[in-house]
This record gives sequence, structure tokens and C-alpha cells, in this order.
Amino acid sequence: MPTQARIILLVDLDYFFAQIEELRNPALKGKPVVVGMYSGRTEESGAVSTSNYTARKFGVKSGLPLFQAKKRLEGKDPVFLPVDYEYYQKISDKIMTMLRGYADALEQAGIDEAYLEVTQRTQCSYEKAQVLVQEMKQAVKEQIGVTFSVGIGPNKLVAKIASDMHKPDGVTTVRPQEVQSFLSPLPVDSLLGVGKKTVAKMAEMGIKTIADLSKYDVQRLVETFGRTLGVYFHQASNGIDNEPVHEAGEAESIGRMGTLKENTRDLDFIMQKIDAQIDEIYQEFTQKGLSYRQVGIAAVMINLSTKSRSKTLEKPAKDKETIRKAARELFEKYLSETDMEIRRVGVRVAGFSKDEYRQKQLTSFFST
Ligand code: TTP
Ligand code: MG
Repeated sequence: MPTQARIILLVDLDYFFAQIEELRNPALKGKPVVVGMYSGRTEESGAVSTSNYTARKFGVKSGLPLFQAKKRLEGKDPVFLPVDYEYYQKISDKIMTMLRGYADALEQAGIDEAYLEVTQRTQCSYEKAQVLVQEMKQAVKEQIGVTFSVGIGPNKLVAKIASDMHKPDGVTTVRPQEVQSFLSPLPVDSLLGVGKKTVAKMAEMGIKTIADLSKYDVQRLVETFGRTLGVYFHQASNGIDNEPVHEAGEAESIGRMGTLKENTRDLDFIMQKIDAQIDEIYQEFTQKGLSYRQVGIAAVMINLSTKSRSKTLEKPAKDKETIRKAARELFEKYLSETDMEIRRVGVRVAGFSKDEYRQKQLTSFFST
């Protein structure tokens, strides 16, 4: 079955826990910052969760025992902090909500990473995807103060590997015709699901790089690793990955966000923009066969603060007019509560239901 061309982004926040600590306390910037998980056995025991790039220059990375990190940073004016997971989660939620406004679909893959399907909104143009990524980076930098790195590619596998190439604050684009030369020289453990044991086994078979793996007889891979993994290794090393970007969980939504031609408090003017966004959203959830139960709006004010409001419907709906009515109501109410002009507006629907059974695909076994 021929699959349609897609553009997928993988967004991975830079040195996430440490970056959030710098955001909370800008005085930390420029110093080596280490966020550690203290095991509590002794004052010193535990491991590094992450560190900023200043600390990484001295070899201090995730997983290093804290006492070694202390040694390596002696005399370098380092700052050691305990993990404050709840706080990072709050910031992560805010960022994910923003990113959602830039995607046809978003799948969160961890506290600091997400896959974004952007095929429709970029009309499958890599140039447009690059512009979109710059807009997204600028908005998150301005509104939250955080940087991230992005991989742009034809599927999740390539986007994920690409996102790691230029960190921090980098963007790496791999077009379909570049996939092979991009993957070829990489070691096999760049592929999801290839751990230490598999690396050793493949080394015995003379397979070191992804190019080696891609040329290896698939039948022999199946004999060695079993059908599922053998076929997966063959396809992945050839850059083939048809795994969709799954919207999942409560946060699932389809939305659009855009800048108004001029700052305004005029409801009709706002609704013109919203109507166009609803047209796009409608097309998307109709194609996916979804009904929605919630309608939400967002407004970025002239001082760049973001406000959102949402409404749950009495029963699921599938039409455009219901979104329009709810969005209008929400904006009307919101305008009555503020005096400020609005700069950007957005609308989204969420609370989806659908009957279609979603087959669990191979790579989801690895991304637990
Ligand atoms: P990563 O994205 O792997 O790392 P990072 O964001 O700190 O750095 P990079 O710039 O390379 O993306 O992981 C995200 C967060 O997960 C990280 O900030 C802290 C946490 N984490 C751990 O607690 N332990 C670990 O071993 C790793 C790898 C990450
Ligand atoms: Mg990260």
C-alpha cells in the first residue's frame, strides 16, 4: 500500500530540567548547573538527572553519580539542585499546549519531547515546515523563555534522530531524498529498540552502521531476531516508518492559532479569523472521523500574556456551527472581562470520540 508523503517534527526541549531552573533563577546562567536525583542514602549519593551545557563541557551528563559530578566541577562555581518534577511538569504542560497550536496532530513522547504532524498545514513543503519551526521557536522563547531542538523529516524515526544532531537550539532537516545518506553512517544504536545486547549481537554479525544493517539479508535478520524485530530492523535501517502521530490522552485536541491583522477588541473582526481556523480544524477532524465534546479559545494579549477558555458541550458534535457558536460566546465573555487589546487568537476542539480501532504499531512498544 503506498503511503502518503508526510512531514513530522520531533521537538526536544534543551537540557530541560536545568533550563527550567535557569528560567526560575536567571542568576544561575553561565554557571555549571546540575539537577540531581538524590537517593537519600548519604548526602552525596544519587545521580545526575541532567545538566546545562556549561556543566556538560566538563563531562557532567545524565546518569553520572553525583559525587563524580562534584569532583569534575570542583572550583568551577557549580550549582547542584534537587529535581522539582512538579514544577517542570507545569512548564512542560504550558509548552505542549502552545506546540499543539502549530500541529495537525501532536503526540507527547516524554516530559520534554513531542512529535508534531505538520503535513497539512505546510502542504507537505519542507520550506514551510522550516518557517513554521522558526515561528514556534520564537513564540515559545518569547512567551515561556525556553529553547528546544527540532528534527524535521518524512517520518517519526528520521525526525527523532535528526533532532539530536544540532543541540541546543538547533533545527535539522532531512528530506526524503536525503534519508539514506543521513542514516547510513550512524551506529545501529541510533535506532529505537537497539540496546547493548543487540549492538553486541549485530557486531558479531558484522553489522556496525545503519548502512550495514540496511544491506543485511532480511531473512537472516528474521532468523536471528524473530519476525517482528527482524522486519523492524530492516525497515528502520532503510528509513521506513509508517507509524502515525497519535493524539493521546486528555490533552488530545486539534487547534489553530494565528496573528490578527491588527490588534483589536472587535468581536466580528476576531470571528473572521476564527472562522478561517474553524474551516481548517473541521477538515482535519472530519478526515479523522472524530466527534468533539469541548471547544476552547485562546487569546494572546498585546502584553503577550496568553488566556484560554473552554466549554464542554452537553453531547458530542461533529459540525462547524457548534464550534463557531461556542467560540463566539467564549470570546464575547472574555472580552467583557478585560480592557486589553488582543494580538493573536486561536480555537481548538477536544474531547474526541471515535469508533475506529487503532492498531498498536511496532515502535510504540519501545516508547514506553
Ligand atoms: P533529555 O531530553 O534526554 O535530556 P535534556 O533535555 O536534559 O538535554 P538535551 O538538551 O540533550 O535534550 O531528557 C529530558 C529530561 O529528562 C532531562 O532534562 C532530565 C530527565 N532525565 C533524567 O532524569 N534522567 C536521565 O537519565 C535522562 C536522560 C533524562
Ligand atoms: Mg531534551
